[in-house]
Amino acid sequence: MNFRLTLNPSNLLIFRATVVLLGFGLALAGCENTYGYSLAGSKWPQPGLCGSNCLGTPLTLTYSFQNMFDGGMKGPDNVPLPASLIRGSIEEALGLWSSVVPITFVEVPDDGLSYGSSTQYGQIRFRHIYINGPDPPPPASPVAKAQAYYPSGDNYPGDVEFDHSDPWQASGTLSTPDILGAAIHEIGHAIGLGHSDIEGVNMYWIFHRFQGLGTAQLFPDDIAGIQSVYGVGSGSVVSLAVPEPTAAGFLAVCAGVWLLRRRRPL
Ligand SMILES: [Ca+2]
Ligand SMILES: [Ca+2]
Ligand SMILES: [Zn+2]
Repeated sequence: MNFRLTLNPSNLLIFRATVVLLGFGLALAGCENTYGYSLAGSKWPQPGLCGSNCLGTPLTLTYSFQNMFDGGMKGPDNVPLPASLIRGSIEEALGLWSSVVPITFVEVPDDGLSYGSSTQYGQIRFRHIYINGPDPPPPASPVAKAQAYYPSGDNYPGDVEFDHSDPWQASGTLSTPDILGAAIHEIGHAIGLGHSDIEGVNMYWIFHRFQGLGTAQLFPDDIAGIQSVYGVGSGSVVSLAVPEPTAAGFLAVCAGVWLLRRRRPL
């Protein structure tokens, strides 16, 4: 059978419109967002030449520790976690986010007081509090280990809270997480991310567990999410902690002492 498609001018117009719409639909399908991240809907202002929201422009956020090193964060054995583990975890978490967006986190002193009487604290303030008490033991899912406030405004916004009713440890498990994984997740909220649909990434509602300092990473979904808020770039972490003496520094001191001894008249 010989089939011929004939279109009168008005049908031709509809046909063309259909083809255009079909093409547009296919293009959309081709560009479909395969990420699972969501946004908080608020962000820290990013002022620049373009105005108050210039993606890619460097910005600085201050952070402080309200009570994190007072022994209130404990391990499963009820022994307080070392301050070095707590500080190291939080600074590693800040460092990961600042490696993909142009945010520099600068530590400022914290007077440790509650809002109302406190006069000295950072924009992102870390503390441990009672959130919901101890979560039920496995195999139950975690309920609340930590929480954070989305950006915007002063005081509570941007703050990160860990539940001191739950045990914490360096190498995380589902029931006894690491501060590192929790900090990455909560800082993500504090700078403007919601939860991701993708299991296993840092912004999934059950945050990723890592196995100690130096083992953490951001996943492509976390990076795409935060870069959609602040643009691509990198910042740094400026800590108030006194750096440990390095091996090179120690050797330099030894060499200096040796030289002095050599010069001393016998
Ligand atoms: Ca809890
Ligand atoms: Ca705050
Ligand atoms: Zn969350």
